[in-house]
Amino acid sequence: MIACPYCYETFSARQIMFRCHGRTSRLGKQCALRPDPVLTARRGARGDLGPTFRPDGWAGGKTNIATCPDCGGETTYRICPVCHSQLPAQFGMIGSRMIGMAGAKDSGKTVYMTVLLHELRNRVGAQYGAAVMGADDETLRRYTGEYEDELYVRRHLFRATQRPAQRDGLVDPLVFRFTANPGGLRGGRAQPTLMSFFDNAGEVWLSQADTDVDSRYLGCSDGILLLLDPLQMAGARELAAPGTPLPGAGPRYASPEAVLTRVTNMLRTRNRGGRRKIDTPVAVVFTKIDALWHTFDEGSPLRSAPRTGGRFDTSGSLDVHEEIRHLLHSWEGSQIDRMLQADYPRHRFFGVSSLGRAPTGDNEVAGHGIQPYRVADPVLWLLSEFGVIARTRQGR
Ligand SMILES: Nc1nc2c(ncn2[C@@H]2O[C@H](COP(=O)(O)OP(=O)(O)OP(=O)(O)O)[C@@H](O)[C@H]2O)c(=O)[nH]1
Ligand SMILES: [Mg+2]
Ligand SMILES: [Zn+2]
Ligand SMILES: [Zn+2]
Repeated sequence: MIACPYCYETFSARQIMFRCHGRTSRLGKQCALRPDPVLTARRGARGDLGPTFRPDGWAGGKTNIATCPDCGGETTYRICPVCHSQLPAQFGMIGSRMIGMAGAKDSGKTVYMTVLLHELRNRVGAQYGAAVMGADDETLRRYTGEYEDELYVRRHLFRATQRPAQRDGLVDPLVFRFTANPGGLRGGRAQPTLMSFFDNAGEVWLSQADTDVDSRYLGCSDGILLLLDPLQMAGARELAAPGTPLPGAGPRYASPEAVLTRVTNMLRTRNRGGRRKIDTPVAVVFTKIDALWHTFDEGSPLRSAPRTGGRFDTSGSLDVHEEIRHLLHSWEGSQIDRMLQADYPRHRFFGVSSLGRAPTGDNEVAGHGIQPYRVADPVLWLLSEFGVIARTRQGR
């Protein structure tokens, strides 16, 4: 079974469907273009499109090309049988990994995703000899127009992400193609991997019912980025550097423990047996570390830059993991550690700062611009868990 990077529903390769190009065929026929009600219901209006069809036999998964039964024209548009989104080139033939993000309102999800992808496409990508490209035109247009330019050019932070009203609460994910450098790969071949990022509205974590519906994509994610804001934890909040804008608190905000509890309940319910541990790797990412730097010891791994050598640095990452476990006591979050130990055999702590410093009082990027700290570590760890990038052995 494979999962659609847009709707996260699963199906087998032979169920993949096609959409007619809608151009005049060799037979001189042309299919009419009209809105696709399935696509509209799932992802909102997408304009006029050619008709969809199932190819003969079970060619769907095996071929990139099919003949439209109505006009006889050949088409290369492969679509998801559930949501009718056009699938990225090579989908089903290359690895595809869904990375779902979860985190309370204001925890920094949208800023993190924007900076992470910028880093992967630039500095970190260069270190790993990796290329990261939008897997479809819409991803690239949306990422650049709505996210990257907003933060890097206009220097504005984001308004709270909204839940889409009609479409079953599912936001459109951004889908990227990650191609690691051949030398850094286990098999030695540059196999691209599709990465699908879901940035949901944090308010869904306020109730278990909303979580179950709006975050069901986490159930079919191959890896989870769980963003926790230390400034939403009582112990750390009072340590924050003076002048740091503090996230909201109160009933409109779910505490990090509450978010983790709801994610766990949702994943356990999907885990049929219910009692088994959750085997999805979970990167537990503490955001806005810049607000707490002044409280860390001189030699803290959270003050040093990650080692880069084209491989994921296992020891350095474990040092950060232990440091955060330690810090959780003073942040009044040791329960988080216990909850993870109980249910998630594959979890790892990370500390990041997307901006590198607090934003200004009116929530704009401050003077020196964006200086991210360790933002790529969590995703590089997930990619190393998937076997997409190599990692150093423990103890170096
Ligand atoms: N100090 C500091 N503050 C940050 C950082 N990243 C985000 N923030 C602050 O956190 C606020 C919320 O960030 P968002 O990324 O919009 O939060 P979100 O999790 O997407 O929130 P919702 O969309 O409402 O769920 C920002 O407006 C900033 O004020 C960071 O790296 N350091
Ligand atoms: Mg957001
Ligand atoms: Zn046709
Ligand atoms: Zn789909």
